[in-house]
Amino acid sequence: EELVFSGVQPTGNLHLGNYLGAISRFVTMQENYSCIYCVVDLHAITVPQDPRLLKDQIREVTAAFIAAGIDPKKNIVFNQSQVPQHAELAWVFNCVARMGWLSRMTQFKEKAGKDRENASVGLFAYPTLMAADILVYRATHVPVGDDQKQHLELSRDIAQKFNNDWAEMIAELGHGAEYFPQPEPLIQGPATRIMSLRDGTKKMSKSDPSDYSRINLTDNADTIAQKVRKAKTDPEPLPGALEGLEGRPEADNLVGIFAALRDMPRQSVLDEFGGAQFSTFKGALVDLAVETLAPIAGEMRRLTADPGHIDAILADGAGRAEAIASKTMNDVRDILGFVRRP
Ligand code: AQP
Repeated sequence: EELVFSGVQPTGNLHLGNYLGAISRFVTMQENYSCIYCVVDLHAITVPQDPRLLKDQIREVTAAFIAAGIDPKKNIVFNQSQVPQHAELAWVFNCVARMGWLSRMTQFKEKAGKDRENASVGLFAYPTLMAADILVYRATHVPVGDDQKQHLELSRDIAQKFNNDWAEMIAELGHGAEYFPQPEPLIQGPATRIMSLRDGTKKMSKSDPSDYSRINLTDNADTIAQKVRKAKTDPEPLPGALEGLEGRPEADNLVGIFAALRDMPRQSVLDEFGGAQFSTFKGALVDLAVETLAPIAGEMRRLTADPGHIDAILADGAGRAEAIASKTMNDVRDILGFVRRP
């Protein structure tokens, strides 16, 4: 059976990149797949978090999922720390993955920066937890942005090594040739990577210190207008063909955002706006962004006003998730040779 798993970290400042690159895809995917969408709070603490804010950030991501159109009855929506099997399987995978594999992860190098001695062990082991998130459900498909592709490949390597190392037990226990599937990335259209509004070579990110670098999902119309108006561009008008965007990362990004919001190819945007000045194009982009985001922001506000309701959704999802995950962990205990509670 085909099963989708994906997650978003509750690290604050959910932005247009998270929406176009992840959440809006999650909404589309629920039509064709069974889906599990997780607020990955265990991943969030790989870097410092304020415990007084974290609860609200978890509820905010949940609210964004639902406001964007994810149905928590049809799918499973929950937060990671409520289902202990994620952390348990991650430990097993820490013993499967090799130091060398993890040392090659570019996200760790970027996030740890120069002070690698002081990065948390959790930040280094982030990809083994991600592999556990996916494989504890034996999920087959993972929609992720471009930036997560390397981690997904590592999940595939872990699944394969686990299947090989315990092949005999896996067969003996009647699981066939392999226990874990090799999860496939779901490759996505034009919005794979939305860049910062201040620097077209950096991705739009929650942790960018400048709020002007991103459009937050909770920004109101005035703020969106201000941020787009101030977005970095170059003095040339928009080109008529895609080649004209080469070497112009900021122009390319704004065209890409417009295309993703309208769900059309970038060339169609240039057909419409080629030759136009940025002031004109930015006006149209503001209208389009507000039209898409205002209803989501409104619904998020309504939902977060009732934390009890959100917590009930998360608890219901956690219960359904754990029913699957505990079965996997019991299988894993048998495969590894642990004595387990009967
Ligand atoms: N700029 C982006 N363009 C397209 N997709 C993006 N995603 C993130 N940034 C962009 C996708 O959003 C999903 C959730 O991301 P995450 O919260 O798990 O972590 P992240 O990728 O680390 O997000 P940020 O915003 O960049 O956070 P910080 O600043 O904390 O690192 C993922 O599917 C991701 O691909």
